[in-house]
Amino acid sequence: MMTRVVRIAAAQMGPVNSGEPKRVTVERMMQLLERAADEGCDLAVFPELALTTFFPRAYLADLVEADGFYEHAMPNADVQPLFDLARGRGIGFSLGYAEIAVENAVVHRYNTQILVGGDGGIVSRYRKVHLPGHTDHRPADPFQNLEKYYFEVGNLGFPVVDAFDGRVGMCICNDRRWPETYRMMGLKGVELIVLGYTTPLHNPRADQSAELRMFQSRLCMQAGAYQNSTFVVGVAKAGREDGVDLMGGSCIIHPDGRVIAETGGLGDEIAVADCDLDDCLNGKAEEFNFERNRRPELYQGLLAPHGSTR
Ligand code: CDT
Repeated sequence: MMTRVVRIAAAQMGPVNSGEPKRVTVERMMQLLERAADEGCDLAVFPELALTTFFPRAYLADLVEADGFYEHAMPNADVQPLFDLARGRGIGFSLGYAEIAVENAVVHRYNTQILVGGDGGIVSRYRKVHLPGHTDHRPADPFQNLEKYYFEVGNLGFPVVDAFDGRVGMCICNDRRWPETYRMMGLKGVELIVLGYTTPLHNPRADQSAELRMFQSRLCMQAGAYQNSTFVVGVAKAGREDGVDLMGGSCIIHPDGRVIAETGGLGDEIAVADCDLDDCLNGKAEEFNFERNRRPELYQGLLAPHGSTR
């Protein structure tokens, strides 16, 4: 019997503190990729903004001062060894990074994730749509999330491509909290969503325990997987990064909503699962048969501009 088993590693990373040379960060990622390849994986998934500290937590008055945090080309000399290793070992990967793109002679900054095939070629690119935080400097907060200042809303939609024997999409961190993210890809037949996240254990603007924050992170990813009958792989940058505690809990979620592999610590670590993409088929044909059971004619309100349609 034919199956479509993809062996996937959630390649969690510990902190990438300011001042860590990119060469060292890339070497850490190469070690994780080697480990995943040794375990027979087809794909390793790295976190959001994997190559740098989560720089949007600090304000720089002149955006150009932050240019060093962005990649101006992908691949580039710093990350080429990772691409070469992937090609040599025949393993794909997904990687989040800050992107500077010059489009029609205008500079744009995006929070980006790419999907790289086992031949070392980029097969898909996603630019984060749901940017959390704020644009203004809030020095009274213990740390900030200035993603709305450092990035533009992604302009590529929610691509789903044929790769790894299935239909593969990506999203990034805060995107995972929005049902629209999953459903946009679900409507394109997605079978595997890979995402990286960088989530503080404490939200300075909400009184929530670390346990509750972890529960919420899992809740939205597990619901997104189940309701769209797709695997979801969520991968953290974890541990204390530049003085801020980031949650771990990287995991691989089955289309039935169960977590089937997870990391246990807050450092560089992989969690591996065999994901049979054929396990997506029953849910798509039965319980979540969109053609038969969705009622888009009653969902017009979803397309109304921001806010309530009351
Ligand atoms: N990176 C990112 O999107 N983080 C947000 C933090 C929100 S709480 C301060 C997240 O949704 O995890």
